[in-house]
Order: sequence, then structure tokens, then C-alpha cells
Amino acid sequence: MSRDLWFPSGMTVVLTIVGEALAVGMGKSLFPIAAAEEATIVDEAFQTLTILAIPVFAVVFTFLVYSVLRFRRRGQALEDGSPIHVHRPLVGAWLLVTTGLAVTVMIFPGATGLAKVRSAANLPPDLVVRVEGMQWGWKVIYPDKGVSTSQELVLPVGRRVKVEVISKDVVHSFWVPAFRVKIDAVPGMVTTVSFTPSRVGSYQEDPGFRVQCAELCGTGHTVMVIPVRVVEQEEFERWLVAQSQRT
Ligand SMILES: [Cu+2]
Repeated sequence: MSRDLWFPSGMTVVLTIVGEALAVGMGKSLFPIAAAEEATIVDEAFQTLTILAIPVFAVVFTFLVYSVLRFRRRGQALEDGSPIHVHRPLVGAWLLVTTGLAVTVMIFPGATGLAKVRSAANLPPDLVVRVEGMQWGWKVIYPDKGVSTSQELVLPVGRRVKVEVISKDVVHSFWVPAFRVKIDAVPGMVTTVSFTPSRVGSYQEDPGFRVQCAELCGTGHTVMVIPVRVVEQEEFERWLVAQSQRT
């Protein structure tokens, strides 16, 4: 085997080992706080994809950098290079492996993960919340309780929530990083997303607890944020009563 093949091949192996050790070693510490059952599914998919992507990245990166450095022009006259002959078995293997990987991840964790994330949508929700997006803020309505607020989104822990999202003007996107849920707010239609908050928490504890617009919607897009607060059921009930007395 020529030096031009074994050296980058060796580097690929070394980089892959280092990358995988870092990815597995750091594990979930790289992720933002996970506060919904759906968040775990998304994080696991992300981890699987990272582990699979590391060797692909390593081989492309090392062979590219090696070729750039090793075969660079060193002051010779510029002329046509010698013809390149395709190494058919190598190209065939590359296509087979990368296509196989791409199709595999589309099925797992792609389709299987999506089915798991969406499984909550097929069950009756414990609570329905309406969220209206507008330039540049959010209005949260609890239709069954006669309560609405633009200050925060308060949810009970461990209950299946269905959020119905609408927009008053342009396209926005309802996104709560701690829940790993995101759905577009489209004028003229109702979009929905279902999830189950799995831990108590607030924006003061972790900035992942916030409703953030995730679709560029004008100059105030970045400040289109309201805090999210996940509380125990009893506290949620108390909050609803207090809110309904205020309005
Ligand atoms: Cu927006």
C-alpha cells in the first residue's frame, strides 16, 4: 500500500477513535436541558447521528487535507495534470456505504423516532392550550379555563399537552428548546404539537424554558420570547384561579 493511502487511512482511524471517545464521553452534557418525554427521543437520535457521522467526517477531512498539502503545486510551471483514472471498486464501495448509511438513518432514527415523538398526538390530551404568534410576541390562551396571558406559558408537569398554534400576521414558529418541539405558526390555519413536560422548571433556572420564535419574522424576531414555567398540577390549578380572578 502506498504512503498516500496508508497515512491518511491511519489518520482517519485515529480521528475516528478520538471523535467517538469525545462524543460518547461527553454524552448528554452537550445537550441543553431536556424537560419533556419527547426531548429524550430527539437527543438519542442526535447522539446516534453524531456517532455515525464521525467516521464519515474523519475520512473526508483527512483525505482532503492530506491531498491539499501533499499534492500542492510547489513552484513548478502550471500545466495540465496527468489524466485521472477512476478506481471503480473504491468509488463503488464509497457509494454503497454512504447510500446505505443515508437510507438507514432515514429509517432509524428518522422514521422510527418521528413515530415515537408523534405518538402522543394520537392520544387524548390532558390539556389544550392555544398559542397565538404575532409581531412580536405570544399570547397563550387556556380555552377550557377562560384564561389568557401574554406574560408566560405555564404548564403542569407529567400531563399530555396539545398546543394549537395560529398566527395573527406572518409566519412564525413555536419553539421550546427544553421540550425539543417546534411547529410553524401559519396565518389562516391551525397547526398542532403534542408533548408531555417531564420535569418542573422555569426560565430563571434554565433559558431552555422559553417560547422562542424560530422563523425570521421581522425586526423584532429575536425578542419574540416568553418564559415557560412547568409546575406541579396543584400549583397550576392555583395559578389558573389567580389568573381568572385578575381578568
Ligand atoms: Cu416570529
